[in-house]
Amino acid sequence: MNAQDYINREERYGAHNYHPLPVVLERGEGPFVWDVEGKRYFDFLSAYSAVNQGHCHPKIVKALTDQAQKLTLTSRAFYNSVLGEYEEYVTKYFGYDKVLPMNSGAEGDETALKLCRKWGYKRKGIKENNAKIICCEGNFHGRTITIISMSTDPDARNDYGPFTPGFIIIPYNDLNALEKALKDPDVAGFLVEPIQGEAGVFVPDEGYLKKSYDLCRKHNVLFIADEVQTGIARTGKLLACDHEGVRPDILILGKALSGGVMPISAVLADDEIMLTIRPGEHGSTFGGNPLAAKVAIAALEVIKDEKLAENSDRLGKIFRDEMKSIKSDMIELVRGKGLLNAVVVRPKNGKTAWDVCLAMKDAGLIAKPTHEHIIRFAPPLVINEAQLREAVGLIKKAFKLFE
Ligand code: IF1
Repeated sequence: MNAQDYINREERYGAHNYHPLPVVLERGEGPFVWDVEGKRYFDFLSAYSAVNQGHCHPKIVKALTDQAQKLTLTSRAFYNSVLGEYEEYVTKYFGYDKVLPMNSGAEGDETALKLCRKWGYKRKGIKENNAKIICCEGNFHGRTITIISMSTDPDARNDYGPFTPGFIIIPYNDLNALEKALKDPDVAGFLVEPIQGEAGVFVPDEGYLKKSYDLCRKHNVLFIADEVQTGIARTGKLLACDHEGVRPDILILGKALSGGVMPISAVLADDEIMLTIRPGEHGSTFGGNPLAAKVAIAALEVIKDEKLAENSDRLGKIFRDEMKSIKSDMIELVRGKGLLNAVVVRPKNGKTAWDVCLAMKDAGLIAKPTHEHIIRFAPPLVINEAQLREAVGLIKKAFKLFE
């Protein structure tokens, strides 16, 4: 079979809910992936920041395979020997009293929304069914019906109504709008991405997170950080909130919490919030399974042992400088933090970001546009400086084709 055969088979038997770049991947290692024809690529999407530790990291894969031979799943109907070890490890790692383990990032966000509402009724005294949660235009928190009820992206929400009520949508990076919305006494929480990933790597103004947090404190509203994409060292600190010294009341993690080997998400909070959910009031068959517990410990150890946040911070600065040095009238803007970056592409002679991505693929680097004209560049954080500079050379080569 050649690449087209693989593509045709997916077209015939798979739902058409994605439009992938025409490349068929077969193997991954570190910052690289290989296609079915043996061609090597730099992976500059990292599965949307799920493989921060690099593809198939040996330590994480070993944790997976070792545990897989012992016990993979008990459900939470019973205790097991591994979950408590993980719960202690991850809560001490991020500095919270407790963790509620889930699987996908969307489940993490849904859990945080439920926790916030529960706290709103039980601790803040909001009247039953009146709790509101503030979120931002351009947000992306997952694909469930409640989560897309917060979305302002037509593609994410069209023809999926009726929607879940109880959300107040304000502009991102707008403290006046937040302060105004916080005047509503029924507001229980403010859910925000420290950097908006899907919207095109929108980095808010310096101080936005801290001032938002302080405003929430002032109005007895929970500050909920969705760090599913920005967390786990991606932006040059362990958490993107760390750049401003903000400690979210509820922290949502996912993606790289597993190093990309399986879906693992987590919601962290202190007892005053977390214990508002009592036994039987929330759960998941796979949430906190022994396999995920061991994998997540290994994935987090790799982040610290290999100083990936520091690497992300240092190489991110080099990457942005290099991108800004490219003389191309297709490059409108370069923005990002750590190794979460994006280039806003100005179409030229009918050529768009998609064409640039096809040219980069031919050159040996894969990335994908978001919202037509923005290319996100997010390599695994294990990439070294020599590899990054080689990758930058391939990006420059691709843009040169459009001069
Ligand atoms: C897709 C991008 C989209 C996320 C944040 C929660 C979730 C995500 C901040 C949900 C997931 C993924 C989903 C994937 C594409 C990718 C993505 F921003 F990363 F590029 F869509 F916006 N919070 N992001 O970014 O986590 O349930 O997927 O595990 O759905 O197309 P999930």
